[in-house]
Amino acid sequence: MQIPVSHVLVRFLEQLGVRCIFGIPGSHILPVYDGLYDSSLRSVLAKHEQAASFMAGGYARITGGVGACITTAGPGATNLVTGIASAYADHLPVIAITGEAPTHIFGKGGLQESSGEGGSVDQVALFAGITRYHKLVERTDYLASVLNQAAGYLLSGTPGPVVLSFPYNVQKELVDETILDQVAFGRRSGEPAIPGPYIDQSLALIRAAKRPLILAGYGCIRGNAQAQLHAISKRLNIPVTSSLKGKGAIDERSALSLGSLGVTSGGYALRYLEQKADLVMILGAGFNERTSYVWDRNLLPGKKIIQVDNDLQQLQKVFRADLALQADLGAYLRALEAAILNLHVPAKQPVDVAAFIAAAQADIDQAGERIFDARFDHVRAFYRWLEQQFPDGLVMFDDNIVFAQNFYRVSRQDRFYPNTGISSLGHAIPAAIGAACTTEQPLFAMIGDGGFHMCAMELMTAVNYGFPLNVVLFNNNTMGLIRKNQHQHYNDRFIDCDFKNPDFATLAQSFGVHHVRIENEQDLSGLAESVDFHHGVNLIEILVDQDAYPNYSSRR
Ligand SMILES: Cc1ncc(C[n+]2csc(CCOP(=O)(O)OP(=O)(O)O)c2C)c(N)n1
Ligand SMILES: [Mg+2]
Repeated sequence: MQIPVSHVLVRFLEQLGVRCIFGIPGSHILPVYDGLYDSSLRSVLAKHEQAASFMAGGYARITGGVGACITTAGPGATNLVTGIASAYADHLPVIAITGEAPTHIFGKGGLQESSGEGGSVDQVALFAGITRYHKLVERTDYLASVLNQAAGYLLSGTPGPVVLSFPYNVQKELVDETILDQVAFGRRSGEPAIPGPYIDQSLALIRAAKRPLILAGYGCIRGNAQAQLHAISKRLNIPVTSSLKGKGAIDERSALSLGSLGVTSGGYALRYLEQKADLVMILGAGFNERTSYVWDRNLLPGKKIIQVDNDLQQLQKVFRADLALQADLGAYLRALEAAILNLHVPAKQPVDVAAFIAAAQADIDQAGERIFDARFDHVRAFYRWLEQQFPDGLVMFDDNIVFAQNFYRVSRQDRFYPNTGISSLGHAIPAAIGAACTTEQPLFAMIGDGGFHMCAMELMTAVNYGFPLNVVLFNNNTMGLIRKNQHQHYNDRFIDCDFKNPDFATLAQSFGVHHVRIENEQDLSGLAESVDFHHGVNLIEILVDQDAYPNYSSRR
């Protein structure tokens, strides 16, 4: 049977496992929307295409599968750029389907034309640097090949975004419905075996070390290796720190967790690394600017290093490793754990991590290096309150980062998604909405007031669809990070950081959103009764002193 390309695309998404698609329609993409009408896909109307692309990213994160967004040609597509770039930086399998002017008017100045012909916007060029694969599909004779390649990039072990643009007339063309038989959807094959010598070399380095340290990155979570990480750490007495994205790779409330490592962290893991560790196992962590203390040259010399990552580009990017292995972290850690058990690899001396942290804290206090003074106590208390209220299974999308990194200990069943990628403001709310479409777990979006202003209308998206969502808004009437930098490095010459906020209680009321304000620790009592965190949309506004700066330097 012959069916329109627009319907093939919808079936393609269904077969990729996509259940929700986020976007905004326009004339140039209406055939695909029409295909969505009676499909199994749930379409969610966003307020802005950037948010739709962040939603697709949030959906991809929480499901571990493909996230999808859909827009019209021209401005619909160009509005996607930041979200697609963010997915690119975070290796997220996000597909964007966009419309395009019909091919017979290419080059003639069609409305919203972005074919690149006749001086029009060149959408293909625009997305070239931020996608794994992108195509303006002008004919159908190679459609199967395009979709097959797209599926390959989306379903691979190191995925990234795909943008496919379809001229209006191509969407309406008829093709044989069996065309999707040519697409390989089942690419997630069995777990690759880790060659024995790599495990032998790993064990030799581990055996030779007195005080190994594991630095766990997001690769451990993506590789579904938390249980193995925990088992190895516990069995051999190896403390674990994590990158920001790796928070939760090991239960941060467990005895061998040193918390996360990095410029904006409390500094315990840094001290352990500097003072104790003789072997560092960097497992699925990029060792980027933040984690590496701006590539501090004194951090790793003299220590042995094992680095395992499924992304070849991460290996030995900024340091030399004694063992560098490209592998899925799940496969590696399962093989390593089995070998440790089989060979009865002896444990290291037990490490009293709690005592180490207490001593490090005293040291930090004496050096005057505490990041947060008492003006942040209510913020700290809020995160501890969250831990108690939701001991397991909380999902947090976080644009603020410094608070959660220091105050919130992620458990293994929690999901913590910091806004890494390209660190765009205005991400947490739409990304959480993307997750809300598919999870029933309690969901939180943490965001500053500057970021909130970039995506606030998406609260109405959550309201429209009845998605339960808790937005925690840090109100300091300023772009706090910018203000901090202007304080630290520009002699308090504050420019374009402060602003007035609306009355958020009134704003929330007009949106049909429940609002509470937290000014101090006392306001936390009764919070559990006054807010239903599992239903509806809640705006939890936390007041933060405009002149209170977290005491770390990003050296910019
Ligand atoms: C899209 C975008 N524009 C600009 C920046 C630069 N930037 C980083 S943090 C920040 C201020 C954030 O202010 P706010 O959201 O209020 O958080 P606060 O630091 O006050 O907690 C800015 C402007 C960015 N990260 N993303
Ligand atoms: Mg702010």
